[in-house]
Amino acid sequence: LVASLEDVEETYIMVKPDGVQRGVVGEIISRFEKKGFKLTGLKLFQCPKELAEEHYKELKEKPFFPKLTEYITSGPVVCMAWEGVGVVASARKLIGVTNPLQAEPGTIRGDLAVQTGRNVIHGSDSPENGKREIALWFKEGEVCQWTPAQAPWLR
Ligand code: RTP
Ligand code: MG
Repeated sequence: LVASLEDVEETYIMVKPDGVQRGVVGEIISRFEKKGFKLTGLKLFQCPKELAEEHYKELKEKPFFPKLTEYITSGPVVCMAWEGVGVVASARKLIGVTNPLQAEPGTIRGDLAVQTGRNVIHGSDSPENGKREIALWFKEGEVCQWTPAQAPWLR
């Protein structure tokens, strides 16, 4: 059974500052590429405080909110938009649960991180938030819609 166009979703994925500092950007991108999702946006970016606060606004009342926005703005992040069938939930599986000590080996957090407050990567938690976050982090024209080549070397 082949999925139809309506099943195509988009998600916002971000390598957090610790992931950039530790040199795991390539490894993370590679996992999404190998899974079969399509990269539609990519940039290295120093996030201003206001944007970090807007991105995590649902967590504004949490005691860890100030530390969280401090963490996200502590150095450059890698912003990505990925597209594909079921990409939102699948990305969350590839990422693993919030606490890296509880994340399964084989997941990004399970393999690459130890602390909840330094868990290397973000992924949108719903298709709605995927759209919201891509619009928040990328300017008009920074996200590219493209069609993979149909294996022209076989023609
Ligand atoms: P994210 O949004 O970054 O993908 O992470 P998530 O969905 O797995 O977790 P969420 O509940 O949305 O929390 C956002 C980020 O806040 C930090 N956090 N610290 N108890 C704590 O100290 C605590 N809880 C959450 C983590 O960096 C988490 O990824
Ligand atoms: Mg979240």
